[in-house]
Amino acid sequence: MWRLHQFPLCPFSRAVRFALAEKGVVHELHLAYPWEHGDALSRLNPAMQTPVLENGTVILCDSSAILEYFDETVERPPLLGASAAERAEARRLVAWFTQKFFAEVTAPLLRERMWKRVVSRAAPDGIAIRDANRAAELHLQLVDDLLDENRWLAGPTFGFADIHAAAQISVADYLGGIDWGGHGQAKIWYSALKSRPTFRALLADRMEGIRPPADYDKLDF
Ligand SMILES: N[C@@H](CCC(=O)N[C@@H](CS)C(=O)NCC(=O)O)C(=O)O
Repeated sequence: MWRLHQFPLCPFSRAVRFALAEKGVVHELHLAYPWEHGDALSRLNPAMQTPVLENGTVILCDSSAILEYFDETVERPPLLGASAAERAEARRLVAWFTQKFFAEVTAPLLRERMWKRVVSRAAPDGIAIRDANRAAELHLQLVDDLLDENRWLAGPTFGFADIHAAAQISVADYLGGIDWGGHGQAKIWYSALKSRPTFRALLADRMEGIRPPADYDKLDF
């Protein structure tokens, strides 16, 4: 059986969990906090990062590598687009959300609202939080614009771009960084994701010591 080393607010682990659920891949969760520098995680991944997925024989690291592995080995549903152009657009958006959105929104919110509360016990920096919230606003505008053109972020079908975007946005939302007001298109898209059982399971998860806003996992938000 596959075992996923992760923690509830790791957006990259969320993307893997979401994709595994869509592909119907049975797996169990193993809690791993990278900042504890545990032996298990360092043996599995020299980068000391979550997520890691392993089954005792195969070890997979890096969320995008893991998603591609399962798209190649589990046929249905395909998650990377039918044409080369659709796959290129999906990969562009995956890079956007895992690099740009993560750097500007998720990572600062994780540092200020998770790390400082549960690890270093320092006071959060209000300016860093405000900047992350403002950046989130600009990214949601991009999501609105993409959805003016297509049913899903990268084209006519649900896939990797939606999975990675939803994973990053859900962590920012958990940490109070998302204001859905004025983002009608993004809200309809996220509401469609929230009603998928494969995504709802993620939203039921809680990080010890940190509570999300009241409507975080509600279909009506
Ligand atoms: N490119 C990696 C990034 C993974 C990542 O940054 N994970 C974070 C937790 S959300 C981590 O382990 N950070 C600890 C570190 O980078 O030292 C992926 O897509 O899986």
